[in-house]
Amino acid sequence: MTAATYMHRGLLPLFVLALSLGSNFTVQGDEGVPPNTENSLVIEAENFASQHLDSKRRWIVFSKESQPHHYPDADQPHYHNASAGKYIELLPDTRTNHHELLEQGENFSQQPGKLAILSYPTYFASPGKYYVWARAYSTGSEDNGVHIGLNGQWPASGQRLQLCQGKHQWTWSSAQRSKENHCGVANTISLDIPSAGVHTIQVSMREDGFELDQLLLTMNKDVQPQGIVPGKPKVSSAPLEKKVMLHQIDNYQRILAAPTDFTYPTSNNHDVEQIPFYHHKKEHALAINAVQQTFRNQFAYAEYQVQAKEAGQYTLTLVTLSEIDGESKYQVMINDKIVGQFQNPETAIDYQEAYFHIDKVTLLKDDIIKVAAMAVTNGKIPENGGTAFARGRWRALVLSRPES
Ligand SMILES: [Ca+2]
Ligand SMILES: [Ca+2]
Ligand SMILES: [Ca+2]
Repeated sequence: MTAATYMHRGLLPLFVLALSLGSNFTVQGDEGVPPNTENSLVIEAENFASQHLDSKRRWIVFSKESQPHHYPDADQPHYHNASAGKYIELLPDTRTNHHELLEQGENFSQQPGKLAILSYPTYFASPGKYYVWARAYSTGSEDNGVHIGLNGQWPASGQRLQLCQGKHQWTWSSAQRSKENHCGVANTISLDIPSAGVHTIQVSMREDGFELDQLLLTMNKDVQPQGIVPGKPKVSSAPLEKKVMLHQIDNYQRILAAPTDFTYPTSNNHDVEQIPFYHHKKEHALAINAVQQTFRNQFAYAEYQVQAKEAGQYTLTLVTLSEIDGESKYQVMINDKIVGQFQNPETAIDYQEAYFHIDKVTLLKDDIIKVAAMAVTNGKIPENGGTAFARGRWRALVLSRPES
C-alpha cells in the first residue's frame, strides 16, 4: 500500500494528523487545521466514462495485463507505480522530440476539445473554484501538455496544463503553460464548478504521448499532492433490493401470487364442505392449518379466472414450499381438468421453494385455474411442537413463455 502525503507549503507543520481514508494516508496540517479534504476529489484517469473524437489519437489504458502494442511510442510502460496499477497514454506518439514534425490536429492540438476527448462524470458536494492537478509521466519535451475541460466547455483556465519538472517519474502539476513561462506556476489550472451535483470533467489532447494516472481537484490552494493520492473512500451505493423469493423464476410473463391473486375459502368460513386456506403472511404463501386433523388428506382449492390479456400458451410453474414433516400433494386444473399433479419432495429444509412445471398449457379468457393442495403428514416428526399448522403451502403459479 502506498502512503501518500498532502504537504502544506509555508508554515512548518506543528503536528501530523493521521487521517484514515481507507488506506495509509497522512495529512500534515497547520495549527490543528487539516486540509479541507471534503472539497478535494481524486479521479483515476483510466476510469473515464467515454472517449470521443478518437480516430487519430486515442487514450489507451496500460496495466500489467496490457498486451504489447505496435503504435509509435518512444518509451516503455509505466504502470508499476501508477495508482491502481493503471494509467492512460495518448497514442500513437509521433512527435516525441522537437526534431519530429509537428502536425497540427494530428500529433498536437493547440486548441482544446478537438481530439481524443475523455469524459468523467463527477459528483461535487460544493460548487466553487477547483485547482486541477494531473499526475503524469513525461519522458520527453513533447509529451507533457494536455487540456482540461468542463461540461463540454474548454475554459481558458483549463488549457495547456504543463509538466516540466520530474521527468521520468510520475509527477503532479497544476501549472499552465504561458508564452512567458513555458513551465507555468502551480495552481494556474482550475475549473469553476457552477453548482453542487454531477459535472463532467474532460481531458483532451494537446501533445500525443501524454501519460495520465490521476487527476486531483481541490478547492484548497495549499494542497500539493505527492505520490499516489488515495481516493476518498468510495461513497458506497445503497444496496439494491435482491429477490427474496421465487429465486429460480427467471423468465415469466405473469406471476399469480397465491394469497393475493387467487380466491379461496378462508378459515373464518368454518365451511365444513371446503378445506380452508389461510394467508401465511411471513412466507407470502397460502397454507392449510393441519393442526386440525379434519383438514388433512383432503384437497383445499383456490381459483383464478383468466383475463383476456392473459390468454395464450404458457409453461405453468407451481411454486410450493417444502416441509420437514410431510410431503404435501398438489393439483393444477384448468376448468376442472387436471393438467398437473405433484408432491413435495422429502426434505430436511423447511420452507424451501419447489418448482413444478406444466408445459404447453393454453389459457383462454375466463378459464378457471384451480390450484389444490393437500396436507399430508409423514409421521416422522412428533406432532407436538411440529409445524403441522402450515402444510400444503404454495406461493405462486407462474405463467411463462413456452420454450420454443
Ligand atoms: Ca510513451
Ligand atoms: Ca508527443
Ligand atoms: Ca491510475
